[in-house]
Amino acid sequence: MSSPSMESLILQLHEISAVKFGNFKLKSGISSPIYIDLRLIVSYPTLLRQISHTLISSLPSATAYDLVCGVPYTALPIATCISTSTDVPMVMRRKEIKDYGTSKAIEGAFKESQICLIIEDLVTSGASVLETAAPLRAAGLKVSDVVVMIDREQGGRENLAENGITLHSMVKLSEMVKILKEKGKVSEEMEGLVLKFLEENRKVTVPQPAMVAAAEKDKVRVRVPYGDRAKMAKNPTGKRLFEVMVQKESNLCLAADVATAAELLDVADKVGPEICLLKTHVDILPDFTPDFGSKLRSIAEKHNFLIFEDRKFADIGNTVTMQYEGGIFHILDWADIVNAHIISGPGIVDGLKLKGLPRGRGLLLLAEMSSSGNLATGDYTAAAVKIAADHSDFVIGFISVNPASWPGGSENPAFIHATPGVQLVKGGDALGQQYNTPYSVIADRGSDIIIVGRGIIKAANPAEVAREYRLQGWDAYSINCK
Ligand code: S5P
Repeated sequence: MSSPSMESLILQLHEISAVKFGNFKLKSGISSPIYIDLRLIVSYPTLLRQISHTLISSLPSATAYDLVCGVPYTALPIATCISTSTDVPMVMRRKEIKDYGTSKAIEGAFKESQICLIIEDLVTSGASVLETAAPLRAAGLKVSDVVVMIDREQGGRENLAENGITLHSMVKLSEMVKILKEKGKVSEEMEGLVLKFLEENRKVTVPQPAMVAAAEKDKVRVRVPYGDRAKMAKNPTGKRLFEVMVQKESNLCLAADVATAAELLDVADKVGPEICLLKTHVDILPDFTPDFGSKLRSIAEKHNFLIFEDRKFADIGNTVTMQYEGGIFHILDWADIVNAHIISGPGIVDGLKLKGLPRGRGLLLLAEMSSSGNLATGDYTAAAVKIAADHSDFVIGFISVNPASWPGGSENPAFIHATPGVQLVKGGDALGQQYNTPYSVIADRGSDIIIVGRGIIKAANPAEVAREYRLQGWDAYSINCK
């Protein structure tokens, strides 16, 4: 329910043409039936004061903050007005400074660990809020809330939540249009057009630099650096993987699910410099030849990455020894790492270990899966942890999705966690795959390695995009590795 003061604000915004209806071409190129330009409010001081007051009252009373910061430029006067009326000091982000490593990125007096509330006029994807949060966080301030006049309901709330920021809005765009219709300012037909537009443009993705910039200092889970964990790992492949990650500043695994072996070797060579691990599904390659393994190994040596055949063994111990070593693929000869389900019990690990350990190979156990409705949860996950602990000479870690949520499960830092279902924007595919962002996987969910397939291989320039994933994954690791 909207309050009379809220209704009056919205009517005034319409009155001054800060909210217009018609047919407008947006910056993104799409046509919109509504156009909002809140820069105009500086010409109406009474309205500006009312807006500032209503904005602050729309925050839950428990929201704590020591400072306010407006997203440049439109929200700067709003933040100033809030600051002078509430006596909460303000800081300003300099928009021109790209390198927010310098202290000059933020103007004003503040102390590390103070909480800064971000003020914004309009949120679509949340990108501008993230661009402001990043230098604030880099300067040591805590950012967990943003208050916005109008939420366009186009994915901003979700994108910000993914980066540890809660969005509070004075009004949602759909509510605003409803009020204007009720007050006879727009026709029912126009309301329908706006709602349809919103429905069709529900999700505006955040441009990537803003996502990178969203490193958050205050939700830090202190983690043991990969370099120290290399020393704790009992298995030589586990140890080497940690070492490679440190050497290359990469916690990126490429899931090279391409159509042919030729394509796989080509993408391995191109993306090689960015990755610590390359994951294969060798049984999808129609042009597999016996020299595939040695060719891939020489590319792996050239670029210093390990090879992980995602075979997902699931049978009894005796059968998997043969599947691992024999057949036409001879996986044991070329894959540093394989993985196994634990559905058949610990005998599967004994079987694989029999062949793999003498060759110094390592095993990942599937403790969780990324696909919706999967059964690898709860006791099943706990059983994988137990089996790993009993075989820490051969098991190097887990395929996991949210190890931070395991009760004590991710405590042994010698084990590595690799997580599939990663793309730059949260989402899913038509067949049940579920995606989280590199930041949420590494920083929030406590994983170590992001496994990325289609996010890279379907890109026009896989090497360039892989670099982006590597930087995001490494940033997310670095912020809580102190
Ligand atoms: O639970 C899982 C386990 C794995 S290993 N979910 C997964 O998606 N995988 C693998 O990760 C899957 O077989 C595929 O090779 C990759 C994800 O690919 P993407 O294209 O969805 O990124």
